Amino acid sequence: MRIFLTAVLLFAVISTYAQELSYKANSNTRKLYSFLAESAKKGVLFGHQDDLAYGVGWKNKLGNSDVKLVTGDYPAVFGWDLGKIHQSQNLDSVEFDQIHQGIVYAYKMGGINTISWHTNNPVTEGNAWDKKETIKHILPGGSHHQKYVDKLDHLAKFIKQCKVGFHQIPIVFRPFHEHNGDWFWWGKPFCTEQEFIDLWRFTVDYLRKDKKLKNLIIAFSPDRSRLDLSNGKNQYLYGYPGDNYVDIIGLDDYWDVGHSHNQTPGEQQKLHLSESIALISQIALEKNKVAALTEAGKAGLESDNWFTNTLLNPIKNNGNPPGIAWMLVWRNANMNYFYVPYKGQKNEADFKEFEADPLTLFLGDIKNPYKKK
Ligand code: BMA
Repeated sequence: MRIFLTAVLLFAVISTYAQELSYKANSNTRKLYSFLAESAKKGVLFGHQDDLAYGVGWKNKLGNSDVKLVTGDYPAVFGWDLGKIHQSQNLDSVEFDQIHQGIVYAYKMGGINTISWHTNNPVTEGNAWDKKETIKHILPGGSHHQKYVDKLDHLAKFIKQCKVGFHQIPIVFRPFHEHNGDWFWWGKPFCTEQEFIDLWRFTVDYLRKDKKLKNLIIAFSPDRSRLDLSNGKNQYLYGYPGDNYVDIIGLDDYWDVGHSHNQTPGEQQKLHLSESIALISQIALEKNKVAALTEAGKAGLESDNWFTNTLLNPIKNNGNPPGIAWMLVWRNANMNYFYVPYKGQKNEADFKEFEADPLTLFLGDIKNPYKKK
């Protein structure tokens, strides 16, 4: 009896504190979310955008990966983008069929898939950087609402097809990222805060309720360059659509890791990166959600030890895990534009050291999140 009571009590305590998704997702997706919450207590998963789609000097070779070619292991998190979903290739000329295959491949290996959406402007049909007052025209009742819904239909169809057998593949969906910046049509100068929130809620409701997607984990990710850290929490929450519409407390931070417009000395930038990480992990803790560095990186890497010195050291928190589930760096397009070293590039040794660090979790360091415990 006593054992039974202890077990009940333990269960009650654990379920009170365990992070839960903002809606009733399918069991695979819930498993992934718990996995991410647990994993953040141990280390930081490493992610790479378009890792399986192409790298420096190769394309269309499923299974290939610049991260693996250099370190011997795959990243644990695989980033994709569904911009131009109404066409056959995405905005970076990757066939959607290939993206689909990559998502399945990553899932089967026990990797985590996350999708961003550099979607075209539904009013002008220009790209994501075509900045005009758009949001008010695409909300329900707006002149271009149906155009936006058409895009969502394409997106939902693609995500629905991401499955293996009867199992929908969990997807961390990260729409309207960097919304506090002024470079995308959904950016701060081009709408009111309420319009942004309305668009976010409409989007998430449409996908979860109308399209019945039960495999989404929703990520919110403002850009660090537009956050004043002295008023960090307030600034972070600009445009926050509410706890029922967000699962991941994300941040895109290119700013503190050597952004060319940042005049702050390097050592100071490192402190700012630590502060930014502490900020999101604290907000996630308060909200009982999961934090992540949803984008970071330095194109071309420049310094010899960017990975260990510029990125990892500031994330290390006196030997304690920093409380973020993952960090994802951007894509390897070519020799002039890459975020992880390719074979033969001078940062190889540094990246290997980064991979070998106990804090960084690559695919070989984790258990399959979708398997039964
Ligand atoms: C940007 C750049 C662009 C790319 C976009 C979406 O940061 O890498 O070249 O089109 O992301 O991937």
